[in-house]
Amino acid sequence: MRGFAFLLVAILGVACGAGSRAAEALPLPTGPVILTITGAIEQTNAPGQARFDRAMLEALGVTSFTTGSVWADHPQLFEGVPLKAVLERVGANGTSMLASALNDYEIAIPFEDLKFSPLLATKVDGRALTLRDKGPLWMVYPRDEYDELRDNRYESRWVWQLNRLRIEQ
Ligand SMILES: Nc1nc2c(c(=O)[nH]1)N[C@H]1C(S)=C(S)[C@@H](COP(=O)(O)O)O[C@H]1N2
Ligand SMILES: [Mo]
Repeated sequence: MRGFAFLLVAILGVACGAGSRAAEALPLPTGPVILTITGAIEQTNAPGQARFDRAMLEALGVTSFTTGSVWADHPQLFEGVPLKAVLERVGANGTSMLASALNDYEIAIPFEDLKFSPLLATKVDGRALTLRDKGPLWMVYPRDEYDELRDNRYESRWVWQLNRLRIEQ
C-alpha cells in the first residue's frame, strides 16, 4: 500500500510537471516541409531541427492584417502565422535570427521586431502564395501601422520564399 501510494504520487508529479511546463513534443511533418528552424531552440523533430509543414504552422493560429507594401500599389490582406507563435512553439532562445529564402537570400532579423507582430504569410488577398508569387511563406510587416517600417532596413526583412530560420543567441 505504501508502495502504491508512492507510485501514484510519482506518476502524478511527472504528469503535472510535463503538462504545465514544456510544450507538447513537436509532431513530425506529414506534408512537404516549408520551414526549417535551427540554432537556439528547445523543440526539435529532426536532429537539431524543427521542421514544419503547412498544416503544423497553421495549427499555431492564423491572423491577418491589411497593409500597403513596395510590391503593390494598393493595400493587401495578408494572412498567416505570427512569427512570435512559431518562435514560441520551438522554444527559441535568441536575440536575432538569420532568415533565409529558397534563392539563398538571407538577412538578420532581430527579436525586437516581434513588437511589430510580423506574420509568416501564406495568403495574400485570399489567394494562397505559390512559389511564383513569393510563397509558400512570406515574412510580412504591418507597414501601414508603424511609420518606422517605411524604411529600406525593414523592407529588406520582407523575405519572400522564406524557408529557413536560424536562431542566434
Ligand atoms: N527571397 C528574397 N526576399 C527578398 C529579397 C531577395 O532578394 N530574395 N530582397 C529583399 C530586399 S533587399 C528588399 S529591399 C525587398 C524588396 O526587394 P525587391 O525590390 O527586389 O522586390 O525584398 C527583400 N526580400
Ligand atoms: Mo533592399
